[in-house]
Amino acid sequence: MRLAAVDLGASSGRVIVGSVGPGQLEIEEVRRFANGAVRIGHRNGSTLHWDVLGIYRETLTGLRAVGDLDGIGIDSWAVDYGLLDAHGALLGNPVHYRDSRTDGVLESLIRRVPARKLFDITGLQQLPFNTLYQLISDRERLDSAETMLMIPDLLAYWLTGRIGAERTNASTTQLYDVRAQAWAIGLAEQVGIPVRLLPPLRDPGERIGTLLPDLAAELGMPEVPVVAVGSHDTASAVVAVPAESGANFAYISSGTWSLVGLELDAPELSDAAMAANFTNETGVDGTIRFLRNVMGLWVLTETLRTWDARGHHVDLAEVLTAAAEVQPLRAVVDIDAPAFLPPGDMPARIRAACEQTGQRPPESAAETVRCVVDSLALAYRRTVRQAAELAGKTVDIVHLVGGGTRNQLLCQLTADACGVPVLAGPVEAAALGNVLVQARTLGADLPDLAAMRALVRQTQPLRTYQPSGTDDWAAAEARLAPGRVG
Ligand code: ADP
Ligand code: LRH
Repeated sequence: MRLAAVDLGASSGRVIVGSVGPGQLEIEEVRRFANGAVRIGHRNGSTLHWDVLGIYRETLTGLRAVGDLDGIGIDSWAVDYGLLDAHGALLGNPVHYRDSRTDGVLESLIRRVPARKLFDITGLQQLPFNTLYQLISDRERLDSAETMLMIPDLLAYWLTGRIGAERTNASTTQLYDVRAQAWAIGLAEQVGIPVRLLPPLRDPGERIGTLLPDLAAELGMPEVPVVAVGSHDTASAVVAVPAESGANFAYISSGTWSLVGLELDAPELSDAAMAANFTNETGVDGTIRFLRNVMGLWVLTETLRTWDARGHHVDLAEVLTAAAEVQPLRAVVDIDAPAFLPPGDMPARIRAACEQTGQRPPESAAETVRCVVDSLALAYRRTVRQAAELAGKTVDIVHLVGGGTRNQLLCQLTADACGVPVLAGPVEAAALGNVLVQARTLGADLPDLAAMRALVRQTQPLRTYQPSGTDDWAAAEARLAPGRVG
């Protein structure tokens, strides 16, 4: 069967066609388009938006180009949403999670609702842009809204006319009860979020509907089924982690963000997990993604963008080759520091962070990039270890998936830092996970995650990186110890 995966990352969106049969899983990229923040000025300053109509248009252009299809699935980055009015019309343009409208909202909410209670109900990490905090900062618009739809659910609504909230993405809102597996109605009421905004939940694997007749005609295709997949891109990416059954594995979904953690059967809601700011997101087939958001390749992309804006273009592949020759671990930063979250001058922020910890800041482009990649690998090491310790598990192998697998320096340093082999690939894990869940719904013999992962292992190019055990990662970590000032 031929299935279209619409996979919307924070850096790029893609429409990928997957062909699935017994022992067969092939993907072909039909369309890729840039995605990112659009800043719009207004009387009170400015707001970072997504170009959601552009994303929809590109999705349709991709679908038009695919030819015969048996199904469509949509996944995207988490936490962001569109609001619909009582007629189903979009109210305003969705806001980007990196917008500053949520500054201080978390801090003021936890004075009313204890952070422990929030974690106990939702199992979610505290990130300033969780949907809950965005909705609170959006309060004025909520009165005119009837429904909140997460980005993939919004696109699915435009394709099918059906309203619903797919569970894996709903679980990233901080309004979802991780144990009851239902909207956290009591919490919504307590914080003043109108409960009518929260649509009925749907499971990954459910059929959402079929393409609206007019749209199908416009696209020149039949009324193809649209299937709910793990609509959170990280949920879909973890479906396609090519782990062996029974293996003790950690995963790193490495793209704009790096999502680093373990797959568990039940949420881990201990005080220690909360203190380490781990999250328990809902995965496909009732699994839990116990992970932490590491700031990710965003810092590298934004570094290159800063240089570009100054008229100094640096090619990613060339600078990574040069960075591989730079002295390892000469300077490292805490890549998860809040300073690296908003768009802006990353090289300056990196220099400041090095100075604050008494390290000589990187000077050349290659040194700066090496500092970012070393710091990412160091954060991977810290997070894999913490995850294993918090969940009482052993990690024998790290699976690295997503665009970051194209960065060979990062893959090797991850193996070195974590001290276990890294199996890198597939690159398009989220699209593959999307295709696999659709395939099962539409009749493929893929009964469980183990079968899906076995098919990925058999069919996708993967590369192993062995740890070299040469560099001193513990000493580098010590340089970042709290309170250490140069
Ligand atoms: P997202 O899904 O968040 O948009 P991706 O999984 O597509 O992100 O990963 C994008 C990242 O992959 C880029 O930021 C870049 O750092 C990395 N990447 C992509 N291609 C290459 C390449 N040829 N060499 C090194 N890194 C690459
Ligand atoms: C990765 C991702 C991640 C979320 C972030 C907002 O694309 O979905 O899992 O935390 O975007």
